[in-house]
Amino acid sequence: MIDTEKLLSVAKEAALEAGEIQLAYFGKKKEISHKFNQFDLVTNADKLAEEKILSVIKGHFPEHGFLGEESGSYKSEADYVWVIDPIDGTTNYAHNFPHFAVSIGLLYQGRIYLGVVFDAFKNEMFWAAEGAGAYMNADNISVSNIDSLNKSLLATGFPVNRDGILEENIRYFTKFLYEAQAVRRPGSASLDMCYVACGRLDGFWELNLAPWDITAAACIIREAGGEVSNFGTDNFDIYVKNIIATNGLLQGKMTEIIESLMP
Ligand code: 2AM
Ligand code: CA
Repeated sequence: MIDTEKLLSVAKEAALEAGEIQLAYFGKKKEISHKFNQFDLVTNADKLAEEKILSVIKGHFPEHGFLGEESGSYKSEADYVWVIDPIDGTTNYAHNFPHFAVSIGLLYQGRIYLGVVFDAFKNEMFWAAEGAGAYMNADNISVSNIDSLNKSLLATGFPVNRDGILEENIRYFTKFLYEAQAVRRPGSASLDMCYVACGRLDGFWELNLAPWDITAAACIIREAGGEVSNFGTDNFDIYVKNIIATNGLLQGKMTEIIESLMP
């Protein structure tokens, strides 16, 4: 029997603790290092926040597995696997641009079961569990009812590894600039997807994402009445790097445009 309430309360506790670490270092000088190229940043706060999340969850659920951006995979065969990004939007964070989040998703036997995305700066906790609805703090949230692109506010993000993918996304970006009311690129995939879930945005697409960027928010969007899929298919797999996430009403139209421009 899955104890959804306990899982959610532990996920929220871990997100709150990680958020405290983010805020403790926010606006201060950080140790910034690079991962695979000069655009792929990691700060000391990313590492400390992930360690904190792992220790909170392991304290309650020692048998669970993890997939974390900073620490990799652990017990990946477990029934429950937590998919964690301690700071989603690290480039924003490193520049003191206040749009970043903690993202904590949970897979149960490979299925997306629960998600918590916490914006500590704005004190907005987005959360959902399969069949339980989607929430921001104590309020139920749902996607917008915008059904035409020319009335929509869309968002995307641009990848840090730029070879080819940057040009591909510029093509989509240019097309949606013409088709939508406006397009934003806020810089935190999980938070941008939660903005779709609560109706602040109507659609989102991005290439080259990782499971920790999208697992939690995919659960939240689905529970808020929206849809997520990968390019060129109706399916959604967290290990496929691209994503289209919308209020549902724009899923078909955005998919059609992206498919018509895919390489
Ligand atoms: P991050 O801040 O955790 O790295 C920006 O458009 C989005 O892309 C952010 O959600 C960012 O997450 C993500 N991102 C940046 N570099 C990435 C990488 N190398 N792999 C996967 N996602 C990445
Ligand atoms: Ca990150």
